[in-house]
Parts: sequence; structure tokens; C-alpha cells
Amino acid sequence: MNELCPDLTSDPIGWALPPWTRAEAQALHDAPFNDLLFQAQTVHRQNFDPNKVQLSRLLSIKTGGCPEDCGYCSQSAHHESGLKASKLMEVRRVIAEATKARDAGATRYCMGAAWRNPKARDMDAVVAMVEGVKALGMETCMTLGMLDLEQAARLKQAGLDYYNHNIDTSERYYSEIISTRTFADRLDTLANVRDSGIKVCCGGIVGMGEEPVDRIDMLVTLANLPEHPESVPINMLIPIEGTPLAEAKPIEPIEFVRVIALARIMMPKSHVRLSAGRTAMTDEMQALCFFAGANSIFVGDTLLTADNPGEDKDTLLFQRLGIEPMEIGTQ
Ligand code: SAM
Ligand code: DTB
Ligand code: SF4
Repeated sequence: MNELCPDLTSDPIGWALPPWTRAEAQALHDAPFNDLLFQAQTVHRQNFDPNKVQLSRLLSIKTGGCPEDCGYCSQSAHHESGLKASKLMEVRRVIAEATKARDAGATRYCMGAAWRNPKARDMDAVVAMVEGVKALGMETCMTLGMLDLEQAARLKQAGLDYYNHNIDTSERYYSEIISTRTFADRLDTLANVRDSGIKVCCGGIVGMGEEPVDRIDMLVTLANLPEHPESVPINMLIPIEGTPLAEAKPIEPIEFVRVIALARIMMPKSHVRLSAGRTAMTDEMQALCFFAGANSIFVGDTLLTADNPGEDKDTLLFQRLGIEPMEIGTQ
């Protein structure tokens, strides 16, 4: 065991508790790949069944025309992605889609809207969606942009289990990607969600032209939140034509696996989700991500607007890897 690579098997706690410094995270990130993966898998086994992966399904309940200018997003009104904007979906259609997802094995239903924040006039409909999906026996998740404390409390009362709100990258790199809101705005909403008693789903995107230190700083911010997010989605950029990041340099696969391993070690009890970008990954890369501690994915043919591998491919991959879907409340 070398200095850069402490023995997590004999000292799991010392490395698992915040606050994390950049230097500690960097040392782990830079460790020999086998040491990093061994440590990540060790931490994973201490906290989870290593052969179970949680399945979430996404639905875009309001697509496109978003006033924010996130440089990666097909749904921003600032970019020419060619996506057609639509109105908020009807509640009964959302429930019908959620029923199909449940019947196909998803345990969590995540509804996303291309908003800066929900308007007062939208709240009744989103509350009805949460209540309806909850009544199907699924976990509910929403991602609607910024929330104030009152809106968060209302969603909690309706039965919302999770709220997704990503910090996306490091504080340093944030303004290179988004100019219509700040990193601090993101943290404010996360605090409102946490204070209202809703579980937090918060992660980011890699492969946006950031430096390794930005990926490390993003994880340090997440791991040093007052409580770790229960879910940590790690998205690999899906380059979208017409957006400023359409030509961003792709992240190298081994580096991506390092990010997953680091997230697992730094947030040992969180579900780390291998999120957007799986269609561009080989089966072997995904298998390495599961070994590094990823234990959640989005299932289905589409994410919000972009493609996802789809049920048949994932079922086959899980069979080959001996992975089974995680049931609600089992971990
Ligand atoms: N409008 C809400 C918001 O931004 O919080 C919710 C929807 S937004 C599409 C949810 C997350 O999807 C973003 O924070 C980002 O991390 C991820 N995302 C969006 N476009 C992506 C892309 N092209 N590639 C990878 N991840 C993406
Ligand atoms: C998250 O971190 N990834 C999901 C979910 N949270 C809402 C969204 C991925 C979106 C990928 C691009 C698209 O489908 O438009
Ligand atoms: Fe809007 Fe969310 Fe897309 Fe940003 S990521 S443009 S806030 S939908």
C-alpha cells in the first residue's frame, strides 16, 4: 500500500467522512487504476449488494423552450437544436406513461420540466402528477429547476421522494457553461429541498471540456454538502448539434470510470447513477462502471430528449453481468 493510496479495507471510515479536501480527492483520483477500483469496490460491498442496480425511468413532462442557457442542453431556447417546444403534459398521460414504466420494472419515476423554476399556475398539475405516480407504488422524483421553500414543502406534502437538481460541474467552470444562474443558486435550491425533507438527487456532467480538477472539485462539493445526496447522477455529455458544447472533446473512458469510483468512495452510501451517455459506452465500459460502484441507471429508449440503450440491451447486459434490478426499500 503506498502513501497516495491508503488501505480502505483497514481504515474505511477515515476516508469516508467529510470534509474532503481537494488534495485527498486528487490523490485517490490519481492512484493506480487497480488500487482505485479495488478501493471503490470494497466501499461498495460494505454498503450495498454489489449485484443489484436500481432502475429509474425518465419522462419529459414539459419539453424545450427553456429560458436558461445551459451550454449542453437541447432544451434551451438560447440554442438552435431543432427541438420542438411543447406544453406541460396532461396529468392522465403522465400517469399512463408511469404505469408502463412500472410494468417494465422501473421502481423510480423521474419527471423533468424545461423550466427555470415552476410557476404558481403549474403547481397544481405537478402535485397531481406526484400523487398519481406515488399511488402506483413507485418512488417519485421531479426535476423542475429552482424551487423556493414553499414549493418544496408542497411537493413533499404531495409525496415527492426525490428532487433532482445537479451542480453539473465545479464552481470555477460553472460560468463557462451557464450564464443565466449561478452555482450559489443551485446550492440554495438544494438546501430548500433538503430542509423540506425531500431526498436529494444531485450530480453533474463530465466531458464538457472541463479539466480533471473540475471533476474532482465537483465531487468534493457534493461530498461536503451537509448531507450526502441520496442519489448522485454522473452524466457523460451527450453532444447535441446546435448547442455550444456540440464539439466538446469526449472524456476518455478510463477517466470516466475514475470519476465513478471517486464518487463511490467519497459518498459511500449514495446511489451513484450511471446516467446520460450510455449509448456511447461499450458494454465493457459500463461493466467497469458497475465494478467501480455505479448502482443505478436510467432505463427505457429515451432520457428526456436524447436516446438511451433501451430495455432489451440493458436486460441482456444485466444477464451477462449477473446483475439484478434493486427492489424499492431493499437498500
Ligand atoms: N431544467 C431542470 C434543471 O436543469 O435542473 C431539469 C432538467 S435538466 C435536463 C437535468 C439534467 O440533465 C441537467 O442538470 C444535466 O446535468 C443533464 N443533462 C442535460 N442535457 C444533457 C446532455 N446533453 N448530456 C448529458 N447530461 C445532460
Ligand atoms: C440527470 O442527472 N440526468 C437526467 C436527469 N438527471 C433528469 C437527464 C439526462 C438528460 C440527457 C439529455 C436529454 O435527454 O435531453
Ligand atoms: Fe433548461 Fe434544465 Fe436544459 Fe438548463 S438543463 S436549459 S435549466 S432544461
